Amino acid sequence: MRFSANQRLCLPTRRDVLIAAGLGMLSPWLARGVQADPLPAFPSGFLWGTSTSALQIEGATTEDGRGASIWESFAGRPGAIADGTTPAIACDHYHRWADDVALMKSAGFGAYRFSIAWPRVQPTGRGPVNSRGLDFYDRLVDALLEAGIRPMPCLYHWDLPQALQDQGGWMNRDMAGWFADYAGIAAGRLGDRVKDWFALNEPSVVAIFGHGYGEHAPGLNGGRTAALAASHHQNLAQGAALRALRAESADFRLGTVLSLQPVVPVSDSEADRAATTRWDALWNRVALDGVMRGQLPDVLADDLRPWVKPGDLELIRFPLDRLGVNYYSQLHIQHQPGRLFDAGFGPLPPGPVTAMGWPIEPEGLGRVLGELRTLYGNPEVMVTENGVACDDLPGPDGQIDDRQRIAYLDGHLRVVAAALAAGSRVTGYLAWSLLDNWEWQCGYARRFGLVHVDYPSQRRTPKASFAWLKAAAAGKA
Ligand code: IFM
Repeated sequence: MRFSANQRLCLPTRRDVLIAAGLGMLSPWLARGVQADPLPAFPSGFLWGTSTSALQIEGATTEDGRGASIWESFAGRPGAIADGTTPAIACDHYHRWADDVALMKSAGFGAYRFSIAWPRVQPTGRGPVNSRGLDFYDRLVDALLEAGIRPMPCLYHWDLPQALQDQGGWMNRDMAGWFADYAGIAAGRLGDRVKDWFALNEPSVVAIFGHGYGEHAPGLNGGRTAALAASHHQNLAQGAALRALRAESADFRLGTVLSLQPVVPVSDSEADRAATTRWDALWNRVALDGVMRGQLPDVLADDLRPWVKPGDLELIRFPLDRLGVNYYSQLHIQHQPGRLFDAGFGPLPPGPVTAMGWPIEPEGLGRVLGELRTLYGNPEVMVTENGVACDDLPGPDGQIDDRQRIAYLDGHLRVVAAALAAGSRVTGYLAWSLLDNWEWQCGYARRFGLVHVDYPSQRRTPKASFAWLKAAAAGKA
């Protein structure tokens, strides 16, 4: 039987069907757990830790003057979120942050990437600053530093203030200036202690799923025009914000976070290969070539022309101190007339998949790191997200033996080690995610955490993978 692969949506996957058919366990690959030989040694100073994002964990969406974000509006649309939930409470991190920092400290992690919620800082996205919102990040940053953990905030992880969406959101070029203002406000308040900053998280996902397909907030089903406008305006906003941050301090280490997933055609046909080139341009290159080279992919040039003004490419190009790379899987692309750029996710090759239906392909991370090393001048890179959704049910003893997650992390870390041996400048690895959390259009139905969250009680239970990453960070895995 063939299943149409739905690599990014929260629809039943090949694996769900197997489970429904009583076939249970994911695959022998996942069941086998960690490899017998120890992980290779990582350089001293290599940063270990986890990542989260504000909307996915904080909750308290109406507290202390926070404005509404597009995701609350989107979650209110019938059918938009698979389990019908909202991020209103999530992991209640807004109140439990001290416990969560203590968890990270107990693992000896040296870094933490979180995101700052723009609607907490500027409830209407521009204009008045809500200092109570900034107070929260003040407390968090102080606690992290006290625990010996480097705070690495990201300024935008998808929770756009609804008030800005009402003015066009990422379809509006003025977003660049508004985002730069917000970046300056955040850095002005936290920059005496926070030295590592990321501008955006995964702009291509925002463009494609939020604006092209309407499967993420703001739910625009605007096809290629909207996807490319959103891409270009995010690129501009990123350039403007990075410059605003640089103006705050020459000492900041500045970066941005891209979802870089190698794109592979499902067949050798010319149509599938051409679709793959277009998808690669849209998913990877428009952001990567923009910031690294000040160039936009030729294959998108005609479509981008209406949005690109003189001087834009100079603003978009920025000498990053480090590039954040989020990697989950390769994208298997097929010519699909009528889909965005006549391309879409095709059938997956045989092999293990995660609870998201994503194939498990650590080698894809090697391809990304290899390309950055050989084609993009070997920038400093941090793996800012990598992880897996599994069905993590507590056993009779209450513990969660998520050896499939350990196998996933182990496999990808070996690829990072190989890239380092080949000369890549990878300086850290942050697993996605510290906690189970609100997985966007999937709601609470997918669990990525190294720490299990029992949502009704908000009890945190570290999974076996948490102890494993702690051991890896200590050079003992
Ligand atoms: O949960 C998301 C995160 O917000 C962005 N990167 C991918 C993760 C898993 O889907």
